[in-house]
Amino acid sequence: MLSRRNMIKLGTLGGLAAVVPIRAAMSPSERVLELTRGAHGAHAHGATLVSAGVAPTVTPFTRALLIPPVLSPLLSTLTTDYYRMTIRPAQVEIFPGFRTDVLSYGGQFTGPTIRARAGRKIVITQTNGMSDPTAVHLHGGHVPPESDGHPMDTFDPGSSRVYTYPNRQAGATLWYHDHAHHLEAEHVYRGLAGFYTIKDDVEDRLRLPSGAHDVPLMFRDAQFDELGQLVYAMGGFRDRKTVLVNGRAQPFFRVKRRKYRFRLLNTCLDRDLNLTLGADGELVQIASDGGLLPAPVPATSVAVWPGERVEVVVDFTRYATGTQVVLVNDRGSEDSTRNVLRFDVVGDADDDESVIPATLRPLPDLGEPTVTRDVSFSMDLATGTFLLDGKTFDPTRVDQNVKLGTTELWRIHNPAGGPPIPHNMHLHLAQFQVVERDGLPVIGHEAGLKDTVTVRSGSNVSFKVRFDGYTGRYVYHCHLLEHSSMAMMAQMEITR
Ligand SMILES: [Cu+2]
Repeated sequence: MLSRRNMIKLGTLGGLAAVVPIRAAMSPSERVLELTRGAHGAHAHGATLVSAGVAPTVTPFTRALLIPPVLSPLLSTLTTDYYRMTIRPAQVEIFPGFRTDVLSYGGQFTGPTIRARAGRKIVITQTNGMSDPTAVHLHGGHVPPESDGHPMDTFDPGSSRVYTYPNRQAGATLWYHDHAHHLEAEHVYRGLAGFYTIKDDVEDRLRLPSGAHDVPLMFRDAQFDELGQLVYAMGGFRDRKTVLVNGRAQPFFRVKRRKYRFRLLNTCLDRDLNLTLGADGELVQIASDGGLLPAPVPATSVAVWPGERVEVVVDFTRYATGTQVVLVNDRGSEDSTRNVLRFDVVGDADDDESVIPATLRPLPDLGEPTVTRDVSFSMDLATGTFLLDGKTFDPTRVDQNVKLGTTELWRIHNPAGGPPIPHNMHLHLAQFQVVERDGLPVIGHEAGLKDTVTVRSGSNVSFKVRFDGYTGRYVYHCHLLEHSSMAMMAQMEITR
C-alpha cells in the first residue's frame, strides 16, 4: 500500500513510466512503485509484458444498453439527502460468459447515478473497501476544499470519509471519480467513475425530455485479455480498442419516435470522441460541463474530450419505425471504437410533451478580469516528464495565489515543438467561460460554462473564471488522466 508520504515522494514520477511494461498481477499501488523504479531505469527491462492474447468480442448491437442505477438516499431531511457507498472490487459481466474484475462504487461498474437538486445538500459517506488509498472528486462541483477530493487528501483502506456537496450551483451533469495522486488513472480505468446530475427549477420549466427519456451515456475505452480481464498499461492507450457505453461494448438502445436527452460523458483516459449520427443526423447541443447553454445549438457531430460532458437532444421523429441509427465515433479506427451504440427506433411514443425551447439559460456574467495568468503545458523529452509551467506537481507548493471574489483571465498554452500531444485543462472548484482559442471565438458547447477544455499542440485557449464561494487549496491539471497521474498538475490557493 502506498502511504501518503510515499505518494508525496513520488511527486517526481516521470513520464518514462508510460513505456515501462507492468506486471498484470500487481495491485495499482504496486504498479506505481514499479513504474517509479522503471522510471529510474532499474526495472525498465525486467518486468513481464502483459500478454493480452485475443480478447473476447461481442456481436455488435446484440446486448441492450445498461442504464446505471440511481442511488437511493438512506435518509432525507428538509435540507439534506444522506447517502452511503462502498468503494470495492467487484466482478461484472462485460462480455457474455466472462467475469471481469473491476473496481467499483457500490459494486456497479458504471457507478450509481447520484441525483442532486440545486439548493439541497448531499452528504455521502464513502467507505474504502479497496487495498489502495482513494479520494473521491466531484468533477464540476462547486464544493468546499475538504470535500473536493484533493489528490493528497486520500483515505486509507478500511476507513470512511464523509463528503458534503452543497449543490449551490445551476443544474448540470457532473461526475464523481477517483483522484488519489498517481493512482487516479488506473482507478478510473478499472471502474471508479459515476454520474452526478443536478437539476433545478429553471430546467424543470423548460420541459426538456425527462425521466426515462433523460439518459446518461458514459463512454470509455479499454483493453481486455483473453480471459476478459481489463489490461492496464500506463500509456497503452493505442491498445484500448474497445469502447464501452455504460459498461457494455456496442449495445443497442430501443427508442420511441420522440425526443431524448442524452448526457454524454467521456471517461477515457486519453481518447477523444467525435460522435455523429451521420451527415443527415442531428444532435442538438443543450448543455456543456457547467449546465445549460443560452440556446440550443444543432450539430451533425459533437466532440467530447476526456472529462468533458456534452448534453444533446435527439429527435427520433425524423426516423421511421424500424430504422436503426448507429452513433458513430468518427475518431475510431476500428469497428469496436467507431460504431459505439445503435438506436433502434421501435415505434411511436404514446405521449411526447417535451420540447427543445428556443432559449435555455443565459450564461452568468463572470465580470471583467482584473488578473491575467499564463499557464503552459509541456513535456521534458529528456526525462519523459509531463509538466505544467515547467514543473511537476508538488503538493507542498502553491502555484497560483488567487483572491476570493476575483475574475481572472487564464491563458493556457500548449506550445508546438515537442511531441504533438493535446492536453485538457481542468480546474477544480470553478466553471469558466472560454473567451477564445487561437484568437477565434469557440462555438457550440465550448461556448457554454466549462470546467475542462482541450488545448491542442500549438494552440492557446483563454478563459474567464471567477473564484467565488470557498477559500482553500484546489488543483488544476491535465484531464488526460495518465498525464495528471504523472504529475501534470498544479495547485491554486484561494484566500480572502
Ligand atoms: Cu495532458
